[in-house]
Amino acid sequence: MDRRLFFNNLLIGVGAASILKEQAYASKKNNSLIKTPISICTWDFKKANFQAGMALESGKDALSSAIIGANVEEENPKNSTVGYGGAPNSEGVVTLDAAVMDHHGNCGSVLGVEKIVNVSSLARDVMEKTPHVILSGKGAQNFALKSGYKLKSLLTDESKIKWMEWKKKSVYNPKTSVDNHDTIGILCLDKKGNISGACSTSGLAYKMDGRIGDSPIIGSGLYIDNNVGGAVATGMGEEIIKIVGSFLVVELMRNGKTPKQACDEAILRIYRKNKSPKFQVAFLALDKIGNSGSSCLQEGFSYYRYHNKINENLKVKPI
Ligand code: SD4
Repeated sequence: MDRRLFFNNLLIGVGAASILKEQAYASKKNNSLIKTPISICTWDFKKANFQAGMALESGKDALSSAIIGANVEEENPKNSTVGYGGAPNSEGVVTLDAAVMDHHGNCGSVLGVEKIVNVSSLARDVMEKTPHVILSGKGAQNFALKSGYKLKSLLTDESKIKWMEWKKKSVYNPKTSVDNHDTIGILCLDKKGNISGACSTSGLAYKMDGRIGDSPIIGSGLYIDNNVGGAVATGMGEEIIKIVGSFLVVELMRNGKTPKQACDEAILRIYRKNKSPKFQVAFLALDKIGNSGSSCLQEGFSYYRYHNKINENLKVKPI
């Protein structure tokens, strides 16, 4: 083996290799429209992203595919930040937030919904079946029941035990740390070249009753402009809302930045406003021709990218 190649192989571990790949996607310039669909999603949701990718391959549109992916995590009891099994608020009640946006610029969201698992589907129903964009709390739940959704307790035994443990001290520290995250934000580019996305979360663990983060706020947790691309966010919602993060990322791409550069700029704005931030924020973006990019504040963030039947995890280096 060539000496340089040998040393490269020695130096580049699996993690570093995937960071390099992430950067390669970020810098890839390609002027031809991607013909094979792409799905990208936050964190290590392999199955969710795969299902979305398969749906795209089978010819499903970008919005339906993104929601198929989000539904996987909403139904996963092991994910403590999304859907069934999500961590409850400080009162022990699980409340969910979700948003969707399609390639026409239509959007829908639900805030603080109890006992409904597939809130990203519900957000789509708000978008398609009501004249409104946002429904919250009891009203959103009533709408879900009228639309055929079933009530289900979202608090699992495991999340109840963890909440009871937290309750003993009740220290209010609503930060996204390494084990207090996992919101799913998913962006899909379908065979027709249209982009749509979905974002779904139970929010910060043990949040104040009534607290809403960025995920269901159009422009903060999710934004799509089919002429440009899309972006999703995860992490400390309050900081994402303050810079209208996902909208910012899409606007930066409109002005010529690559998805990676746009995400870096959004993260830098949060970084500059917070001296040595201790919380996590990550942005993930996809442009109209299939380039993806991401940026984050802290170690530990990665995303999945499905393209050409390959579903790979790309580690993202903090800025
Ligand atoms: C929120 N952004 O409610 C969400 C939390 C999150 O991974 O992303 N967790 O602020």
